[in-house]
Amino acid sequence: MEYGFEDLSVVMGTYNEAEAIETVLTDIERVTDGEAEVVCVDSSEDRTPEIAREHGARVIEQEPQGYGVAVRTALLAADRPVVVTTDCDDTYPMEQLPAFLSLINEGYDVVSGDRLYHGAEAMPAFNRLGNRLFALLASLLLGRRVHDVTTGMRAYRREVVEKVEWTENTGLSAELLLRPTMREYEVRELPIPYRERAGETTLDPVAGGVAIGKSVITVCLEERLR
Ligand SMILES: Nc1nc2c(ncn2[C@@H]2O[C@H](COP(=O)(O)OP(=O)(O)OP(=O)(O)O)[C@@H](O)[C@H]2O)c(=O)[nH]1
Ligand SMILES: [Mg+2]
Repeated sequence: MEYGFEDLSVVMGTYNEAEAIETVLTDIERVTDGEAEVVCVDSSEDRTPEIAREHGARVIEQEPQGYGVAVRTALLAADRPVVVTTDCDDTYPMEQLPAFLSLINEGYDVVSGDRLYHGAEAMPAFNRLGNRLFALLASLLLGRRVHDVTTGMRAYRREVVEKVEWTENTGLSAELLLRPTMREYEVRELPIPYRERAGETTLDPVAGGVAIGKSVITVCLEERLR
C-alpha cells in the first residue's frame, strides 16, 4: 500500500516557539497540501499554542518536562500510519517531507534526517562536534555506521512507535534511532539541510550532551542484553 500525505502525522514538542511556529506550520501545510495531521505537545507561556490552533494543529498542553517527554506524548497521540517528528524552531526542511514519505513507501520502517552530511554549518560548533562524537560512539556500539543520532526529523511507521517502549528524555532522539536499528527494523538515513534556529534556545548544551551520552550507552547495552 502506498501512503500519501493524508496518512501522515507531523508531531513536535513546542516550548515558547512563537517566533518560529508560524513558518513551520505554513511550510507543512504548503508541502502536504494541508493534508497532514499536525500534533503539538505544548508547554509554552507565549502565544505558541494559539498560533498552532489557528493553523489547525491539535494541541496537547503539558507542563514543561523536557524534549523527550513532550515528543513521546506527541508520537503516541498521533493516529496516522506514518509519523514524522520535527522541531518547532524552523531548523528542519519541511520541503523534504515527500522524500521521507517516499522512503517509507519503499519499505523502510524508520527514515532519519542526517544533518551532518551537508556540513550543518548553521549548527553551533560545539553542538556539531558533540553530534559527530555521539554518532561515532553509537556506530561503535551498533557495529554499523550512523551519521546523526540526535536529529529531530525522522519518519516512522506507526508500528515502530507503538511496539517499542521508550524510556529516555533528552536522549529520546538517539533512542528513537538506536532501538529500532538494534531490532528487526529497516532503518536508513536521508541527508537533509539544516537551518539556523529562529528564536532563543532553552537548552544547556553541556548538560544536554551528558544526558545524551548516557542514553546512547544505556540504550545500546539494554538492547544487547534483550
Ligand atoms: N512541550 C515541550 N517542548 C519542548 C520542551 N523542551 C524542548 N521542547 C521543544 O522541542 C524541540 C527541540 O528543542 P530545541 O530547543 O530546538 O533543541 P535543540 O534543537 O537540541 O537545540 P537548539 O535548537 O539549539 O535550541 C523544540 O521544538 C522545542 O520547542 C519541553 O520541555 N516541553
Ligand atoms: Mg532546535
